[in-house]
Amino acid sequence: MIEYWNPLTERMPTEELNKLQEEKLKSIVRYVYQHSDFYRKRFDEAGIKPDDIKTLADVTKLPFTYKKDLRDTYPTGMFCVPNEQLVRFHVSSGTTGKPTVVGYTKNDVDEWATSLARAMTSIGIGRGDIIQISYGYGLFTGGLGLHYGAEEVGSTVLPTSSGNTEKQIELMQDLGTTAMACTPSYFLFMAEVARSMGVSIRDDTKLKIGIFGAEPWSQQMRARIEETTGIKAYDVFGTSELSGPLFTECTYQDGIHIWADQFLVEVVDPKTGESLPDGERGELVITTLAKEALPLIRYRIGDNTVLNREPCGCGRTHPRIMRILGRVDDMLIIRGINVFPGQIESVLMNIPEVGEHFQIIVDRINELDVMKIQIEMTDAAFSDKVKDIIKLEDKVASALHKVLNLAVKVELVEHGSLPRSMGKSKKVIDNRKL
Ligand code: ADP
Ligand code: K
Ligand code: ZN
Repeated sequence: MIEYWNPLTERMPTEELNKLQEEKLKSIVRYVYQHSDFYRKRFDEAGIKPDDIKTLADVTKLPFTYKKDLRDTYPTGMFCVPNEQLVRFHVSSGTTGKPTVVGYTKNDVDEWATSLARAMTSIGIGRGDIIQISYGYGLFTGGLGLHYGAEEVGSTVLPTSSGNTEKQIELMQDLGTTAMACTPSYFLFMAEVARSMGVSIRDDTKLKIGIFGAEPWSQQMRARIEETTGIKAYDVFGTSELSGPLFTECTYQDGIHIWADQFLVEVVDPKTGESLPDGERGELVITTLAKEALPLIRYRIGDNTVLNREPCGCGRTHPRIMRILGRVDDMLIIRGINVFPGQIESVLMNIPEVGEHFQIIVDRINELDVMKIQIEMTDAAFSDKVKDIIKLEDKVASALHKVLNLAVKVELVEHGSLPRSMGKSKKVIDNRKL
């Protein structure tokens, strides 16, 4: 039986849901125009008045907002409430530059917990589950965000935060953790540490669900994780600007449901800003429909995805975004060919001898882009014979060549020599940018 947290909302007929979005869009546009000098100016410059937004389709008339706007108005210039109405700040990790500050009213924190309560219910987490939250707690939204969602559904939180990995594994065993929330990189590291302690996640723990995100990871990586540890691994998505982690896949594992009563999603051409039809890959744009402190209108998140409004097997009518390939600006251009790190991961994870850790290094040598991929072997495939090493390097290089249409240098490195990550991992070193 499929369970829902808010059954009426989650299964609301599409027409009704669209109507609800339309009403909420109109009111959020009026709200920001009234409460924020930033938005009033932005709308005036675009020649748009709140009354011009009459239907859902009119959303495309609204000007975009960008991470740059949050930086330019640092710290709270885009907020729509006075500071005394805020119950919390978070500060983004600043992966791509100067950090940005986000803020929440009590209502915002409650809506955030509701989004996650729906998401957690959709992957079978509830009362009786013990959820170990190994995302960082603190300024990063991952830890506290999931914490409130997990308490909302009545599960028991083990707030380990990240780090202290051996202790994490002991606690996982002693307290019977059933769900683990962390970055996929940290989970891989954790599994490795567990092995070195003689602990099998599959046989010696009660872990059955992973909530992995905050960074891109591939379908093939999921298959690896599920096969080697016996858990179900679900993708979770969010960004601090939208509150934090908010959305997950459901048990159908075919796209991440975006709660349409809270957020309006579009996918646009990253170059022209034109809306793309459903099913076409482009840049994710989100308008918040329920946030009070920091509503965002047509915010260009920068992530690369595909929108899917087909009905889902789970009965939820809310649209799905397909696995995020990375940020639009993560795309590497190597000798004129577009390459996403996620494509490389997909190829690598299809080769059983290749371990889960890898690094992409790009250089410019004699005016030519050169891409090198460093990989480790799995324990099972381990060999120190030069013949085997060269054979594997060639195998990987030719598999990559087939998919990327690009000659790549592959270098097998010693097991354990590539960096491990407890948070978001850095898989690409682009020396051309230095
Ligand atoms: P920062 O922008 O400083 O990294 P956030 O922690 O808010 O701050 O990061 C949000 C970003 O992380 C997203 O825009 C996206 O690029 C990435 N991200 C989060 N979850 C996922 C996921 N499940 N798959 C791919 N990328 C993700
Ligand atoms: K990031
Ligand atoms: Zn679904």
